[in-house]
Amino acid sequence: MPIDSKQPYDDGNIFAKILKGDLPCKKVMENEHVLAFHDINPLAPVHVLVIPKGPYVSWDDFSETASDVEIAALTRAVGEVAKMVGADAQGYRVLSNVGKRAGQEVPHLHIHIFGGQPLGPMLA
Ligand code: D5M
Repeated sequence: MPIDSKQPYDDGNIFAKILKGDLPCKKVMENEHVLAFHDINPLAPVHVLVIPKGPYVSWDDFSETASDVEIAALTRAVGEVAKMVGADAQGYRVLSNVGKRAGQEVPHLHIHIFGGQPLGPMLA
């Protein structure tokens, strides 16, 4: 069920549980500010999610209220993870769904990295 990106942060969401260690994930990398793990329902041969450790619902509140350090860490992690999983060699897509109309399902900011195949038109 898509979520409203303006809702308050709910620390019972599934990615908050992964961050707390209450649920497992297939980890790709982790540092002080960021966790990256494989998507449970991959839509491409490479499908990794990169999330900030802070309590942000979506790109909306993250871009407005996160510190410059958190923003830099997430941005750098996306490039780093793309290289770690080999997606950089042939091109990859970076995407974040924000809110109901974009189909955001999990109310904790996540950046999708897709790769490993030709990715087709932008909104397909
Ligand atoms: O994408 C939410 C994404 O989160 C979707 O591609 C499935 C993925 N997901 C959901 N639960 C898990 C767990 N437990 N591990 C890994 N990946 C998960 P959205 O942009 O919100 O539509």
